[in-house]
Amino acid sequence: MKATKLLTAASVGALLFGLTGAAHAANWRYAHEEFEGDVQDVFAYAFKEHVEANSDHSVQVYRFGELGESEDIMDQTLSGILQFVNQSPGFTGALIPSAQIFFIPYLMPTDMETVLEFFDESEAINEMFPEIYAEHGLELLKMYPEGEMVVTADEPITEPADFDNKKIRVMTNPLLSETYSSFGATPTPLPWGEVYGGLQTGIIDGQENPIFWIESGGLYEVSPHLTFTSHGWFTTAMMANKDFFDGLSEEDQQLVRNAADAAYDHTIEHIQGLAEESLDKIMEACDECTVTRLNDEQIEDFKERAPQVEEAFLEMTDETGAELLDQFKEDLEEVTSDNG
Ligand code: 6CS
Repeated sequence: MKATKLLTAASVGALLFGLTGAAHAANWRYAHEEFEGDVQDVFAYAFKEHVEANSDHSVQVYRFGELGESEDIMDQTLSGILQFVNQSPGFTGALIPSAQIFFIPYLMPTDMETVLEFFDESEAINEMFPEIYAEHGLELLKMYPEGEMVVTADEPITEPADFDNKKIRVMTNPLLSETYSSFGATPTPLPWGEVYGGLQTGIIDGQENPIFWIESGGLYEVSPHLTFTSHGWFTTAMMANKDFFDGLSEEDQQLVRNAADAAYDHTIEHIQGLAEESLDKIMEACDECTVTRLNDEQIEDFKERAPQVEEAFLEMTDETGAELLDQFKEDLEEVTSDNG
């Protein structure tokens, strides 16, 4: 009898402990748009590591394709199936028009040090964007750059005329289409999953992406002529479903913010030198690949088309876009004068 009582007390204790544990230890689902070892994956795993080392929670990471395309993982986050998502403004721009600011060509500098300082210090990035995303049910935790955009095509591109009759794949936001129209190309918006096959079959003639992705996705195999146009950076954003985030305890909110900070620091270290390493790998693997770096005069021919894209950005966004653009320019001015 005594033994049974003891056992019962122990079982109830264990059950209570288990229940309490279960109530506190959550398994958070986090999806991103890339493959194993790519920049968004490096960020996601650093986030997971921090959360798991500093709490009883666990984070399950889903990579590209496991839950669908970029648009699908955003839908799943907005509906609360996923707690966290990493989606680049290339796709978010279709939902949040101001996020398209990153596609105004030649707005961002090319020098990495300046770009990194901008992301660290910019009021537009760190204060205005979180408010804008919040209006769409998203708690923006970090925006970060992945690498400079490089165009790949079936021929080297040295001037806007080279884009004549070229179908260039763009991510699915309307402003990026304006950018490539202004450059003289025929923009073709496609989700990521259709890009390699599209290049291989000639449905599209080129695309743009950072070098690490051109290497890791094997894009150079089907689009071998690389042109450094200096027109922008591939930027991305990591966020949470806002209702989920708001419902967390203060302690867990802080944990999530700290994990995002740690992941950001780790990822920024990771991307330094990554483009150069990836370009070396491409040139080693590919005999037919060429690299063209536009000179200042050639850049000018593309750059002079930027004002019409800026105009289109202002038309697509309300006054939020205009305020954001002013702040963006002010923030850029500050970091370029620091580094200039
Ligand atoms: O071009 C794209 O669609 C993809 N590019 C990168 C660098 N990351 C994910 C994105 O889907």
